[in-house]
Amino acid sequence: KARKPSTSISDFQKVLKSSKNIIALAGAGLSAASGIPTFRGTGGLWRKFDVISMATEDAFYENPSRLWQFYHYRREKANACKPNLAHYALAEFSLPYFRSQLGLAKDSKFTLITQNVDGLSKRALEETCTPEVIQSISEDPAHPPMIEMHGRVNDVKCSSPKCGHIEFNPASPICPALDGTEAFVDEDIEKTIAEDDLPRCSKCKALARPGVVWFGEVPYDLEKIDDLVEEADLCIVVGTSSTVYPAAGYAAEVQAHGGKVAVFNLERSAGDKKANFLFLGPCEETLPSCLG
Ligand code: BJW
Ligand code: ZN
Repeated sequence: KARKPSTSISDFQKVLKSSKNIIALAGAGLSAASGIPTFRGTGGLWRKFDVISMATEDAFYENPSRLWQFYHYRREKANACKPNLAHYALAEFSLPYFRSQLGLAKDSKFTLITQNVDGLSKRALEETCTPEVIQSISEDPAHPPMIEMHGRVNDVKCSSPKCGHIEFNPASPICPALDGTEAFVDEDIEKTIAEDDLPRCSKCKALARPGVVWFGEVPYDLEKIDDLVEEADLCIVVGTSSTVYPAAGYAAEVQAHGGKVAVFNLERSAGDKKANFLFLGPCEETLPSCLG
């Protein structure tokens, strides 16, 4: 019979210190304290639209003007927000010398697998160490410091399957027609932008789309993630409702081969009854105290 998850920080730290292959799986709750709205529950609306219903290819082709206004708003927000203490705790933990100071094995591995598209985890890492250190911890392709499995709001992808060109483009605004539309948040104002005036592919000039993963699309780096999940002896689940697959299945996979799971969430979330550890509360407080 399943036991209740432990809430003991010292027992968690014992497991942490004896773990060699650690993954963290993050969701929108990681960035909540930075001011980025989550998807489900309060904050799940943009203008009058349910944000989940906007995360599909159909919604994009039905109304690319509206979808681009939504993503322009999300880009402006992400780029104006700052990483919080939970991002920094994970960034420090991705440094081998930090882990060895905590008492983990010298050859311990850690990868943050984030579902977030806001780029805040990457910014936290860049603020935590030098480019040389990032390069050295990124050398082993099987154990990168982080994987952004649902893409990035600052990436732009060609919508033509023949081209598919992706590039990083954090320009604000990304095109003149979107300028200022981020201010229309609550009201029912809608600007209709012609397709020609929306972002276009820099290679083939076809309509471009945000470089994020919508429902029905295949997330990035799945093979690498599967290998990491398979070898993980500890999975730290942070700020995700655990309702979107394949990410929602990783914790159970880690437990199925004998690994441990620790859930950090403001509230109860799917599957957390089976976790070995459960730390309820804001992750910007609980993560630094458990990983520090
Ligand atoms: C705090 C906090 C604080 C707040 N501290 N906590 C039936 C069964 C199984 C699967 C499917 C099915 N039907 C369809 C599917 C597949 C589908 C799916 O899972 N659907 C479900 C809804 C059932 N999945 C897909 O389509 C995926 N692709 C796929 O499956 O490809 C096929 C394939 C896979 C594998 C192998 C082979 C083939 C793609 C999913 C793409 C999801 N895209 C989005 C949008 C990204 C772009 C954008 O941002 O606009 O990704 S949807 C949205 O949900 C976003 C998120 O990354 C994702 C997860 O949400 P998340 O992060 O968990 O956020 P919330 O809001 O749900 O939760 C926040 C949590 O934080 C809450 O728990 C709070 O309590 C907590 N919190 N503040 C700690 N301070
Ligand atoms: Zn193109």
